[in-house]
Amino acid sequence: DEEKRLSYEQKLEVCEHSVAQKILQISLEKKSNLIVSADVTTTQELHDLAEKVGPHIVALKTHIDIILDFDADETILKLKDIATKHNFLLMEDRKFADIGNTQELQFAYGTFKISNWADLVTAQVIAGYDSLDCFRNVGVVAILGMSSKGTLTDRNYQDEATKIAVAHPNVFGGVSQRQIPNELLLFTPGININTTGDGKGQQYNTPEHAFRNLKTDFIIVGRGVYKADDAEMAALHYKIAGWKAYRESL
Ligand code: 5IU
Repeated sequence: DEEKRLSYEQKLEVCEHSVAQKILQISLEKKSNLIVSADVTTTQELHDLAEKVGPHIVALKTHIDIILDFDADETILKLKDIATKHNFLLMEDRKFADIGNTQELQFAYGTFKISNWADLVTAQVIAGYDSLDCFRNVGVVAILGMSSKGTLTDRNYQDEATKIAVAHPNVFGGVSQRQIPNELLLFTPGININTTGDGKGQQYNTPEHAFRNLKTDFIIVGRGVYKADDAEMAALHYKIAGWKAYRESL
């Protein structure tokens, strides 16, 4: 059931969600399909990384709940400024996984008030179609399959999860290590050019694998960038590798 790989221009015709349109346009403008995962633990590190990699990315992926000194004004206002300056989106990798009512509260309330600032969020679809109704004004990237060793997202789970993702108007993309239907944008983490694992279950592939075999749209790189001696150079390197692999996969 392999589908033809569509270009970003073709995806613009197929993917109507406003966040899909935005990220595809940024991709074409910046010639980038790179998302950097900013798994750092202080506001300063988050801002420094965003400034360095900003010119090279389409989105910065956060785990906002690992920031030790999170402050709604300090952390978020500056991050939003940097995102505007360098033209990238904010993707909060919250992986919501509860019933709709609880997710609605986690999305809009509490310390992080994700609905106030995130352009896109990740969510499990484990709780079913209706649980995704609460994510208005944001794009949802559904978790269909995970990159880690021994994940329970087997073929049957992925097929059922994909049906929900395709059907739900709030969902415009999916995270997977497999090809997914063309009406969704595919986001692939577990990308590293220098290593195949982290000793904690993560499994890495190359950008070439992601674009050629999975026909991905966006690669997500964490430690390959933020742990590098020069994060800006590393981001540029992954950006160029990702764009080349995309072009060659067409
Ligand atoms: N992430 C994965 N695999 C997955 C999903 C999310 O690695 O299947 I869903 C997240 C976890 C981390 C980032 O925030 O992507 C990858 O970071 P590294 O490139 O440092 O492994």
